Amino acid sequence: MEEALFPKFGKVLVANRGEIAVRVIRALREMNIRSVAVFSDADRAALHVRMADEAEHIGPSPSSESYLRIDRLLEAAKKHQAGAIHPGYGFLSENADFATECESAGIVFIGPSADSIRRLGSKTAARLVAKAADVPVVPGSEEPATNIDRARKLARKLGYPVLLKAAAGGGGKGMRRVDAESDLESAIRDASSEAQRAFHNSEVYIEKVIEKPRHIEIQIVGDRHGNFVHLGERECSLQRRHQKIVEECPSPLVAANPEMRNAMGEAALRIARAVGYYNLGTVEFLADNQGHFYFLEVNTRLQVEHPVTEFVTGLDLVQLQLRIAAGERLPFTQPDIAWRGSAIECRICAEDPENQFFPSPGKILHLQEPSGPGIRLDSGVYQGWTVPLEYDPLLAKLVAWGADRNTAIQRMQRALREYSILGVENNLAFFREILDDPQFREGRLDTNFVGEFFLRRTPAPPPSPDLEMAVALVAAAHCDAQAKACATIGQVSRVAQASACASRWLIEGRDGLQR
Ligand code: MV4
Repeated sequence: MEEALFPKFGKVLVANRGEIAVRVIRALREMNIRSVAVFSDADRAALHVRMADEAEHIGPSPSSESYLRIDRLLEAAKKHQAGAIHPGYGFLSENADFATECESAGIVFIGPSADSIRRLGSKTAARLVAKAADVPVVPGSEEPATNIDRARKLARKLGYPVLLKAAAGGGGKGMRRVDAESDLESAIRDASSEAQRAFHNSEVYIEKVIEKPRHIEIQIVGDRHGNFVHLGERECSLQRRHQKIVEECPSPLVAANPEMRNAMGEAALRIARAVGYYNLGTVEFLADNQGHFYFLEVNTRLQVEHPVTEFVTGLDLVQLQLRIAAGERLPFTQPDIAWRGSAIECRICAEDPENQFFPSPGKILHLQEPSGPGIRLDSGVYQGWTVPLEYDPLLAKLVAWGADRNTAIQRMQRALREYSILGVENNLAFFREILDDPQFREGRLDTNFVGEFFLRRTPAPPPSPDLEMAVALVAAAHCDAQAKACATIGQVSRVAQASACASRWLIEGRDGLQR
């Protein structure tokens, strides 16, 4: 029946890995569309490969030789006769050339047009679009800060501190705060060369600093017939080094100022209309406590945190993406959208919060996954699999829904306690602490929260040497039964193997990883 309704793509290639590849494969299966996974050397036995209908090897472990290779992805798509490619997030998802090359090869890119990606990819161009659409932007200028006299004049007018941002940047890369005029000239020089190295574009521009802002983003969706709807906000203020840690809907700020949802939603849609946007997108804003909000940037992809919006709206955003890409109209209008209850997501990673969140790849010796009322786990791993060191350390996303924020948090806490991962360091215990924090419970969130949390928290006592030895022995034995026995000792996942890998992580660094 579904086949008759949705015959457009016989097969879809998923140009990604991990939990998001699994998420897309699940949507495809529900729609009776065959899935084609791709994998690198390190991912031969990965969960997404096991779950797909077909799979194709695309190269060695480094993503530059596999998941980022447009030629190999298109070759795989042709070989498997895929009519469309879903890029997931990260990797090639916001690469306009990839979108163009897909279309030239007669393969549908499941995302916005290459033109939209290009126009919104430049932060200064996007600022101009926002301004023209009457959307508030942070005070500043789009002109490149190359002329030092003009830069000085502008910064003086805005008032220090100011922020230098790379025009081609995004996600916090290449940002520099300047507190005084005496630092401006050298800061511009440093920021420009950093931007040149990172983005092959040295252009930087100036904004006034918004102190302790909230990061609130609006999910938008458009079809190829000019219809647009916003799906509300996600509060993403809990970040560390521009990596989100917790996301939720409603935003506690929006819950306290309900008119903000529609105001920000309408502003986001004015930007979407201005560029003829279609498929899913996210418009990011900074917000202060007075209810002011300022446009930041647009993400032209499916986002990691999309399940939060799925929980409260009851929609399947990946299915929606597929239908829009196939030319279907949005099956709803703005008044049809309702937000029910409260959802919260924790990004479960193989990393060590007690050691600057250092990635901790290695074999998952034991895995006990949570479930039950209001719980959704989007995982990309299984017991016995080895988490590779080459990619982002995200293992899974744990999402909780409840009738209100407190219920959602209680469910999350319960699920975090059910969850057990042994063999790799992980941030489960860290989330238990964050969710118990009084300031978090009160919803007083801003982008400094995680840093301040670390300053006020009393660090967990280090595990006793005996316990560490016991766990290391179990790890060395690589025996599931023993690992299970050790799980009863407590939530200790420190193993010899993990620390042995740390040096390689140190050498290779985390930069250039997926997100
Ligand atoms: C800002 C800002 C304060 N003032 N712009 C960081 C990521 C990039 N998308 C923009 N970012 C910021 N831009 C002005 N004018 C503070 C940040 C920022 C931030 C924003 C969202 C979430 C977390 C953040 C952490 C540090 C800084």
